[in-house]
Amino acid sequence: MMDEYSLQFALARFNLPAVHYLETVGSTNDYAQHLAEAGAADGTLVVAEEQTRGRGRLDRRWLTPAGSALAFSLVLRPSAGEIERLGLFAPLCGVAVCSALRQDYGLEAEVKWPNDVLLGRRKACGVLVEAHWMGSELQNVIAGIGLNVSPASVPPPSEVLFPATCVEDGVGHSVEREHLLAAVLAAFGSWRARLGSPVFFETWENWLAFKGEMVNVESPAGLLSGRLSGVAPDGSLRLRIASGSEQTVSVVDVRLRPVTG
Ligand code: BT5
Repeated sequence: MMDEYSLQFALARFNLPAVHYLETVGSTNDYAQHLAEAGAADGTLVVAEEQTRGRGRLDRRWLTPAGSALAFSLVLRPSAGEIERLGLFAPLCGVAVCSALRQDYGLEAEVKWPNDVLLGRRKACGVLVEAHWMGSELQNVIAGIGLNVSPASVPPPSEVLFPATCVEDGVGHSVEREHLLAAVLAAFGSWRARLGSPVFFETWENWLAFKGEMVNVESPAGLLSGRLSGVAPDGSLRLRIASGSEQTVSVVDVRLRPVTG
């Protein structure tokens, strides 16, 4: 059972500026943003047992039933170098979760571009990174991660756009959420230090779901079909389309789907 004490204990080695443990909250991203506006330092962490208004991208909902998942947000104050690679923070979260699930739990986790994490081709984790600006000046970034841990966290099929799963279904036994969170934070720190480096892109690409396969990408510009070939240095997706030429798709409103049948 995760509680405030076990959480603080599991995270002690990270020397985070603050850890806020909440029984219930609307959205950890919103809570973290309030803390950021009040001056919270880089690395301030908000963890909730339950979210009542968890958010996905584009006003979609993210469901976090009490006690079954990890829902957390980090306040980030990017350095000048990181600001140039802001678009890579969301993939960074995906790569960090994947890395923790692979290294610490032996799971063949994959990143569904741009940043969902799949287990057995089902979504186990979603990422919502929000940058807050004052005019042209970046104030802070909030990195929010929702990770399904026990089966109770997995929404019914009618509630999801893409098949869902959880970590415990992958490993076949129960998982201590605070230890999983510690593994993700360790991976986040280590990949953040290499954000945008060749090994970052190599790893992201190695763990990319549907690589070499035909996918459909729905974007505001229309439906694009092609063979998924990898990621470009700005984080956009590379697709080889029917004519044989390569097209890139940037991270705006996109939905990626494998071509079935
Ligand atoms: C995401 O959006 O996947 C980003 C989710 C980010 C959630 C974290 S939790 C901590 C922090 N605080 C927040 O308020 N948010 C962040 P998107 O790609 O738009 O996917 C949303 C879609 O995923 C929904 O429309 C559903 O179809 C599906 N979904 C909702 N809850 C799910 C769950 N628990 N597991 C799998 N799929 C889910």
